[in-house]
Amino acid sequence: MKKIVVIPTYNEKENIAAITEAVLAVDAENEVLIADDASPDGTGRIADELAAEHPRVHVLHRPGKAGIGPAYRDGFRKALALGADLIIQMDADFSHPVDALRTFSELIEEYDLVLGSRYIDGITVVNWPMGRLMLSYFGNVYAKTVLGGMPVNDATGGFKCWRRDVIEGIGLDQVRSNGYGFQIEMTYRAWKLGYRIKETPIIFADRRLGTSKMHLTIAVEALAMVWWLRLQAAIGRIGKRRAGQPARA
Ligand SMILES: Nc1nc2c(ncn2[C@@H]2O[C@H](COP(=O)(O)OP(=O)(O)O)[C@@H](O)[C@H]2O)c(=O)[nH]1
Ligand SMILES: [Mg+2]
Repeated sequence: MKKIVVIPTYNEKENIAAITEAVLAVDAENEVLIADDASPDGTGRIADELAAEHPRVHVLHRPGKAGIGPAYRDGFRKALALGADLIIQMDADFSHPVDALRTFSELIEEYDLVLGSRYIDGITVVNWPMGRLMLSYFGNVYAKTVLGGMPVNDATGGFKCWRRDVIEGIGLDQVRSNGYGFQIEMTYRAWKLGYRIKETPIIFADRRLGTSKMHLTIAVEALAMVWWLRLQAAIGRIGKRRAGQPARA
């Protein structure tokens, strides 16, 4: 099984080397693909050095900051082209526990998509300001409600493990959102296509180094995006299985 961990980066010079080494160390099969949006702080240069040092590290340089949606779309395309069987998405800032990658590897044998969840075992978020936590928590309640009871408690999280055929089945060219909406959109499309989704609890800790790129417009985009998704599903544009695609339980 070829596993590629895709890490989007924008100004993560304090984190990128340590997170890459940690991901490589947790499993000898892990490969890392860093998708950097021309970070002004030189993250892309550090990524190139890591790739020169480790054959299991790859780098995708994008021309400029465009949000995580485009970075992940390009990163996923490259991971598919590199022959990944499993594609994992993970933040660079150590908010996602590296050890959970082992749990992902076990669960993905039975499921098509595994989600690291902050809101399935109570609320397992450490050190986030209360306002940020409320926005995230109630944003998820809202998304779940608007999206017809999608059975996922943490749809905005960015720590996930995909089987390659799910990403191929969704079709990245269909996917529109740029920020947190991207996380919701991908999971919603997978659910509507009938793929098997499993949430597993993670403890999410706020970053210690570097700064968050989250801002209000990203949250507002996501709030609007869920209505667009619901409309697309209502007119049959989401959830249709394309010819040749196997049905899933
Ligand atoms: N390539 C790329 N990565 C981004 C962009 N915005 C955020 N990231 C990365 O996405 C991950 C999550 O971003 P972060 O700022 O920590 O968001 P937060 O955890 O929600 O506060 C980190 O690895 C960031 O470096 C972007 O525009 N382009
Ligand atoms: Mg973060």
